[in-house]
Amino acid sequence: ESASIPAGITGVGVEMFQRPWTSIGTECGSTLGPAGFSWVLTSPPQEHITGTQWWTSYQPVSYTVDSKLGTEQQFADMVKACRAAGVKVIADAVINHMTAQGAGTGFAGTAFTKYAYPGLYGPKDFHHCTLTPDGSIQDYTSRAQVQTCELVGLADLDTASAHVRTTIAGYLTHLLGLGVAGFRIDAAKHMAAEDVAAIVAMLPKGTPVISEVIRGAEEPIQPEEYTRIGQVFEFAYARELGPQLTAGVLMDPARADHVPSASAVVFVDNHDTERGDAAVTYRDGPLDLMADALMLADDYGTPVVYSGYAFSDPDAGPPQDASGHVTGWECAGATGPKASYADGEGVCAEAWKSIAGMIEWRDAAGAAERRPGVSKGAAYGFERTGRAVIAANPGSSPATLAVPTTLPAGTYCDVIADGPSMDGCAGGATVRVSDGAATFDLDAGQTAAIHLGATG
Ligand code: AAO
Repeated sequence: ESASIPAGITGVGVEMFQRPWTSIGTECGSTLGPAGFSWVLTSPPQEHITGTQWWTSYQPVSYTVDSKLGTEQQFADMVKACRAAGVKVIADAVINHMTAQGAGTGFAGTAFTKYAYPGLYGPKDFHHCTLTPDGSIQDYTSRAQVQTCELVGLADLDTASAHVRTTIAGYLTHLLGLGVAGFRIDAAKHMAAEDVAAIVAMLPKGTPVISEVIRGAEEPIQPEEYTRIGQVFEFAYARELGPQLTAGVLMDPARADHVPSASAVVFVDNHDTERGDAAVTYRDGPLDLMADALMLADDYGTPVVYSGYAFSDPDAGPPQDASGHVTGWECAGATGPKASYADGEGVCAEAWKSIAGMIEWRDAAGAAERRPGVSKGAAYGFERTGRAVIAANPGSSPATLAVPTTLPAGTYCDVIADGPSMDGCAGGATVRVSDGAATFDLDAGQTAAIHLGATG
């Protein structure tokens, strides 16, 4: 089967949740490009319902690229700035549904009712599910409910319809014309895989798509159904890694029930799971950084770092002006996780020097094999053969760990402490390799990482 895995997005990505286009455009040049990110996942760009909550983005009113995150011109300018910085833009495509509201006027002024959107869709273009009393999905073990009833009351497009498919493909083609490289397919589980495949087949061959199909135990619809279309987010990855960190017991990955590496986009948390069951989020400071570092050090999947804003109300949107436009923030001054954040404050993970250090580490590791790890107490580490070594201590007391390595003896720079490109270890944090082992002295909660390209 592996020969039939479609080409996907590669390199390290970052989800810039609810960030305005101007803010992402600036950061592509100032932060993302220099740090070595290959792609950025944006929030949905289409017109949406009004309201202050972040999730208005997920209720499309039209496919006009005019939203609280910016205008079409601003979107196009962002894509241009990012491409110039070597960063591809992946847009979040909300194509399973429209709104849940009975009637209203969208952010860009389009009047709509729940099953009628001017110039796009009328009542016949939607499923009108009678399998449940209110037409909403109640039972995820029922394929028919999941794919023909309404996700949390959102008008569910009939993606088997030729008109619906063509209309969606028209929207995605428009975004490609604005320069985007590919798409996250929101709520892909709620569309039959053949429908998603038919829509994607109307796009240029090789367009990267990442389907959001949350792996659920006992559910009939699994991510494997969608891997012939493109990549999928592998939710099992964070569910395995995160709890190890909070338990303070790191081990080699088992990866039972994971899609093949080439199909997997992996993450520590995302905008849903940081509000849901993610074990590790920005609130966990050093452990969050540790999780990102271990993910970036891994040889499985395409990693996407998550960067959102702090919140205590899970519905609360990012800071907005009186017109409802998100005001955004830039992260040039952020160097690492903070002990605490004010509500609405940007977490700025994309600017942490340790993340940039780990992207450099990952490039140095290349295709080198991940060797089995070693542990001592809570400390755990592993080598990417002959290229790079990482060690992490999720425990509550300091630990010294010797990780066997074939790296040449010498003094190496810790790219977690000091960031990338510290030739000569100008930052001062070093790790010694001698007698076939890298010896790490780790404080509680500390991660350290060395690679062949940064030596003292
Ligand atoms: C808002 C309000 C609602 C209101 C609605 C309509 O919050 O109260 O009814 O408006 O007025 C986002 C927000 C929603 C918001 C929506 C629309 O998250 O709160 O609703 O915008 O504005 C399912 C889908 C998955 C979806 C996820 C949220 O399968 O596709 O629900 N994610 C995407 C986006 C998300 C967005 C939408 C889709 C809609 O990322 O941000 O919603 O465009 C199980 C199932 C999953 C299911 C979850 C949640 O997961 O497997 O398929 O996701 O339940 O229902 C363990 C289990 C796992 C389980 C998980 C649950 O991990 O192993 O199986 O727990 O946490």
